[in-house]
Amino acid sequence: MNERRAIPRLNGRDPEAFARHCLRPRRPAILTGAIDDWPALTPEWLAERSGDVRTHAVVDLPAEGNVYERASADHRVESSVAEFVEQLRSPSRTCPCYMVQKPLAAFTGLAAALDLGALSALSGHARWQPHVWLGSEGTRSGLHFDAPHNFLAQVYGRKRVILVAPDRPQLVSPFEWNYSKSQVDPERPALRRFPRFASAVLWEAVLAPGEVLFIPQIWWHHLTSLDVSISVNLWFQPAPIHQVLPVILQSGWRPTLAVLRQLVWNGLLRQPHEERLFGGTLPGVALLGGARPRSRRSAS
Ligand SMILES: O=C(O)CCC(=O)C(=O)O
Repeated sequence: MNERRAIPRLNGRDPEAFARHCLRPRRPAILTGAIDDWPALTPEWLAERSGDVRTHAVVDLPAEGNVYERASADHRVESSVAEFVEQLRSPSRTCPCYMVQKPLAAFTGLAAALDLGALSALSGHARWQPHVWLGSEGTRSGLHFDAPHNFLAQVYGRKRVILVAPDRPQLVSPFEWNYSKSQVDPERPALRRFPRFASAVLWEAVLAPGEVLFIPQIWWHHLTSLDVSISVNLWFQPAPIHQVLPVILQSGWRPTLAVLRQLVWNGLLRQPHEERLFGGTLPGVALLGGARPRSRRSAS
């Protein structure tokens, strides 16, 4: 059975405490009070001001199973923000839907409405490129890590959070095609298939509106929305390569070889590949500076 720990809560207006308890030791926390000045955003607030903005979303999301095993093309649709909010609120909708990681600048009036001063004071970082995550209840991100630190500000609705420390990546069985995505669904782990996961310590919390989750560099995270939800996230300070490299190497020789293969085959030779749901840029291609790979998918 997994050991479970509660993610501690910390005053989000105290940079010194944040540096001591979170930033320097790279420990997660839920920060309170940091976004108290933000307006009470709702999906309707976004739809009223940015209803005509056209974007992509994913729909008919599975309630179970590993999201990364799905093909992105089977779920991806183009829609306006107004159409998406209508779908989000529709009583006839049966599956989760998600507008994932949209640049905040695309939403009219949003950048001016959100005071990022307290988060800048905590992080020592001032130039942000925030993203908006707007979805129904039941969205699941998949267990993965990102190289930068992350503030995930919960604006509307609640999300259940599971975090796993980065020191033993083999416990979460990373996929061969991407060392930063886990094959394990931490909410329903298939322990016969992934027995090592039973040794992972799970850091847990329910993130409420007005709270900010600090996810340190390279920490595995899995988010499930419990309600219709809006989050705004801000990445900063990517982990240097000497911290990421051990994670890649400990993931096993297959994910490591896959990075090299992707670098040459998909990156340099621009060969197409199957795009996975929430799969993002292939790590080997990302090494070339985030150039967008060609992919086998129905929409861009
Ligand atoms: O909230 C989610 O669904 C995922 C957020 C996430 O993965 C991130 O902010 O890095």
